[in-house]
Amino acid sequence: MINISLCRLTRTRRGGGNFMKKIICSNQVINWLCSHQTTSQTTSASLFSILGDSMIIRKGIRDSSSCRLAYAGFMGARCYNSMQTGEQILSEEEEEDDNNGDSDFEKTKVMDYPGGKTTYTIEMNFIPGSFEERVKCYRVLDEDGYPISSNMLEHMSEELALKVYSGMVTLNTMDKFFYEAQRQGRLSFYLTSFGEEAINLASAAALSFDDIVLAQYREPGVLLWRGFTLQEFANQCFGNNMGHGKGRQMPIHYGSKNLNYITISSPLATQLPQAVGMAYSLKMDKKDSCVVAFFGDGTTSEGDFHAALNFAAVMDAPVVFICRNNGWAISTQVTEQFRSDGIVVKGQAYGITSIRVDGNDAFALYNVVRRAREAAINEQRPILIEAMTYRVSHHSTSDDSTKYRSKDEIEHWNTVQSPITRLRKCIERKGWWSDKEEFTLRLKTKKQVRNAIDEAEKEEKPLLRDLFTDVYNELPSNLMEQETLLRETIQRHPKDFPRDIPL
Ligand SMILES: Cc1ncc(C[n+]2csc(CCOP(=O)(O)OP(=O)(O)O)c2C)c(N)n1
Ligand SMILES: [Mg+2]
Repeated sequence: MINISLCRLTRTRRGGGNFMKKIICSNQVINWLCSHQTTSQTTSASLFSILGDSMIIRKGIRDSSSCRLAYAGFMGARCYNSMQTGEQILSEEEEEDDNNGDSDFEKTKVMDYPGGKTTYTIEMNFIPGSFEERVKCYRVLDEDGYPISSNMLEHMSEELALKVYSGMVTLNTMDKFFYEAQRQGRLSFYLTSFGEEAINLASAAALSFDDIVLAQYREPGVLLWRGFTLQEFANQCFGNNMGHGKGRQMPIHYGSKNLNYITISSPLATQLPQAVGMAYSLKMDKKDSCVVAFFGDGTTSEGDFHAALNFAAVMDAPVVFICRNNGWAISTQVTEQFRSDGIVVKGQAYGITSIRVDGNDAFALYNVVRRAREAAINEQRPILIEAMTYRVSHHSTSDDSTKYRSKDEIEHWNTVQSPITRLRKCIERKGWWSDKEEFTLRLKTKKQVRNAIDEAEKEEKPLLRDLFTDVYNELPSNLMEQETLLRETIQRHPKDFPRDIPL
């Protein structure tokens, strides 16, 4: 028999107006009730029905199963972990009872829907599409390169910080010279990473070389960090015989099997579902590494982005998504791209742990990517990082961004907010770097880049035949036909064909 003195009773009125007894009691009593619920011999005080954690007791019903059937749909009782909590809530509810009368039970109703328990409410509250305060942005350095808190720099050693800084300067120098080479007509196309050097190098530094990178196109610094040489960059851009793509890819579509960097492809967001698939394969093989997928803010408007996030979440794939939110997708501003608070909330919407970080702060990026990588591998789940930054460059050499944004805005991000300047100020203050070392690094890098461009330009172009090779072991008949047709066309119209391609 249940000792009803262990329980407290309160009134709850059904929609129809008849009163129910709601009992708030300890777990001990709940257990007792559960163990007796299928018998028709019930307590002297009441019969009861239980659904999940919820319990209801009603006086005067003789059959517990019919009670369960009849009242499961509107059961409003709850189980509390302690009598103390129960009593506290009870007294609050009693007060409310006086004010609200028959609406009380609806407020406390819980239903165990597929996917999880849901509490009912009589409040018609629409979830706002955005909150007044945006999701905060993690940073370590302020704009002047001072650490905001003294212990925040600890993760990056002097050696690592200098390597990251040198990499950022090298990327910046490579971009300047390659961009100029395109303007001079020596390259067909180029795209720079100005303003996004920290995202490139600091993220790369936080990863292991076993982690597989699927980048968009504005992340060559990750490849640079892993050892892709300036000569290899130049060879690819010039599409020469030494370039890994043998001229069959657009410039800047780098890739390296050895360095675990999947070749860039032009259609936006295709790398994202691929990244999830690869991450899932790492999971199946129980590998101690993860996949890292980079992409821009504009790319999140592609369906592939959403499919990738959802797949990653439900498959618990060890993938780190790094979104470079640089404010622009060619000439489309983020305010025209989406209404949400950036990308970070989209991760949360798909059930993915997410963070927003200052993308121009190398120290902050390093800390965040390192932690994200550890979580992805140790906990076997995806993580999303939104790195806030600004695309200082034109979108590419096919774009003139002064047509749709002010020069002052660009200048502000190129100077005051520069990730290179911020890191340099910090390492100089720490005594790790000097003007002299800066001068030497810049001079050396310029020479190396100039030399790489000159060498790549001198190199032979790939044979015409190479246009058809490297896909099939033996050339299929349709490709043979295409090759024959191409050669005939060149013979008929030699002037329309570039002279430097060996036939
Ligand atoms: C599926 C697809 N749609 C459109 C394009 C054309 N396009 C190339 S880059 C780009 C902008 C991408 O912006 P974002 O993802 O923000 O990267 P960002 O260039 O800013 O680094 C667009 C629209 C494309 N390459 N693929
Ligand atoms: Mg963008």
